[in-house]
Amino acid sequence: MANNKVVLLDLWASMFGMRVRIALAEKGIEYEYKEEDLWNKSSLLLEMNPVHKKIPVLIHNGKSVCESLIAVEYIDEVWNEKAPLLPSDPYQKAQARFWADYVDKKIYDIGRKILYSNVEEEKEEGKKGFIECLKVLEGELGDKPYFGGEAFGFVDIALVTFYSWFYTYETLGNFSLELECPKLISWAKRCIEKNESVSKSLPHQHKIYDFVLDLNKKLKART
Ligand SMILES: N[C@@H](CCC(=O)N[C@@H](CS)C(=O)NCC(=O)O)C(=O)O
Ligand SMILES: *[C@@H]1O[C@H](CO)[C@@H](O)[C@H](O)[C@H]1NC(C)=O
Ligand SMILES: *[C@@H]1O[C@H](CO)[C@@H](O)[C@H](O)[C@H]1NC(C)=O
Ligand SMILES: *[C@@H]1O[C@H](CO)[C@@H](O)[C@H](O)[C@H]1NC(C)=O
Repeated sequence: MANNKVVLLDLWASMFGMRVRIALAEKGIEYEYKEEDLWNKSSLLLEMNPVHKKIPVLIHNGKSVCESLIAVEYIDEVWNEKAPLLPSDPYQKAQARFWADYVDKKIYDIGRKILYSNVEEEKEEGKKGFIECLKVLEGELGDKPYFGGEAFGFVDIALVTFYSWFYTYETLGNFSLELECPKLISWAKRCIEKNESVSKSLPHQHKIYDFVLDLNKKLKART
């Protein structure tokens, strides 16, 4: 496709940003990566995502697409010649959207309690809820290699980016996901080993851990 200028406003540690990076890599799209400082947001970010003021923002020929899953769908529709991410069948597509939405509505918010709460009961509640949700996802995966079946796709993209945060959830929450949901862990490892777009887009788990400890210090200093 000619005349395609693609810019991504992002933050390296963001599981939402990683989704867009995976989709761009899958499609082989060249783009300019701009790291944002969320404590000092750029005027470009404020201009491109005035509603939420959040990363990631995909900017395609000067026009912004906000919200990571919407950006992944957009990429899939615009660059539709290779590596389809969403199924074409309407029912299958609806299912894929349902599970990606489940990841967004549940995993992130519950997980935050484990990462940032100072109240023991709240942390415990977060831990229970987090593991429960991952077990639901593990049940949906079943014995399939990927959520959509034989090929890596939309739901895999939505969830696999959380894998880089698993070590942090486990360490701060004192649990083992390998013990709680072994099939889900095998799936994540499969996604990473089989797909270079995934492995290239996910930072090392320990880097995320340091990032969260640092963030917690900053948040404490603020209050
Ligand atoms: N639902 C959004 C979530 C994006 C999001 O939470 N971004 C965070 C970083 S991981 C952010 O930019 N936070 C800045 C803020 O809230 O001020 C998506 O999928 O893109
Ligand atoms: C905030 O970002 C601007 C550029 O976007 C930079 O000039 C300024 O020094 C930054 N301020 C702080 C406190 O980091
Ligand atoms: C990686 O994922 C894409 C879909 O996102 C798929 O088309 C491709 O075949 C996958 N690569 C491998 C090696 O599985
Ligand atoms: C962490 O979990 C283990 C096993 O469930 C338990 O024995 C240990 O006391 C826990 N540690 C903390 C700090 O809660």
